[in-house]
Amino acid sequence: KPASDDALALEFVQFSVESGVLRFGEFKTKAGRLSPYFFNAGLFDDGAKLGRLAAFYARRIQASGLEFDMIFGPAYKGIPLAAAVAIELARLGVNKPFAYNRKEAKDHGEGGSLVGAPLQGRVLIVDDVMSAGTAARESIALIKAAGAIPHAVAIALDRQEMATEVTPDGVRDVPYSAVQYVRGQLGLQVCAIAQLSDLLHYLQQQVGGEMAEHRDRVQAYRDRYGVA
Ligand code: OMP
Repeated sequence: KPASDDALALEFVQFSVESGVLRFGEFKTKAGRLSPYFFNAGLFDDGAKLGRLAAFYARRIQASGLEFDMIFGPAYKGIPLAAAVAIELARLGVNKPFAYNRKEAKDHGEGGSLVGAPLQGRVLIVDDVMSAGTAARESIALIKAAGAIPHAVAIALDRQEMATEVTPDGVRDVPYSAVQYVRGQLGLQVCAIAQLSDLLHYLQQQVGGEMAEHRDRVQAYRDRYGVA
């Protein structure tokens, strides 16, 4: 990644820490891992923060040169994210159709589980975090089932940790990340505003014992679950 991209990533990590979205402590992830940090995008919880977040996504999407026909926000957390990103991109002159799903299909009224523009063409999925890849797999299946093309994923944070795989004996870790899998095996483009290595870089730049402790714990987590 060029240095200018790193600057955007570092600025984003700082914004996330200052907003209380990126926290340090002990958290259990969806994949059942005990993590020393957690990124809760739901805490971008006022208009100014959501607007700034959307601007980070839009800058990263535009810098990556992604081409796509529409935007999809997976329920629940992806819905406001994708909506905010669609608004910001339109403001920058890139106006794209936007859709999202319901978690429970509606059995009355307009029916179905999709809301917004018809799902068609090359779809850009906007989501919060990719850890083990479960959420991404669900979105991709949904887009394919609707006859559209899962083309790219934009996320705020790539945790750069081992993906999981469901086998007859249960769930096991695999030696590549969800982002690497989605890129390499599924052929989608993935852009992340920041990744775990940017968080470590940020923590290394901070002074003070507390931050050094966070850095050591995050590094230990990366040694245990991280990928190259
Ligand atoms: P995967 O589906 O395993 O890739 O995990 C991604 C999801 O985990 C996100 O959409 C969140 O629901 C949740 N998550 C976070 O929001 N922030 C984190 O720092 C870590 C997770 C997580 O559980 O792994």
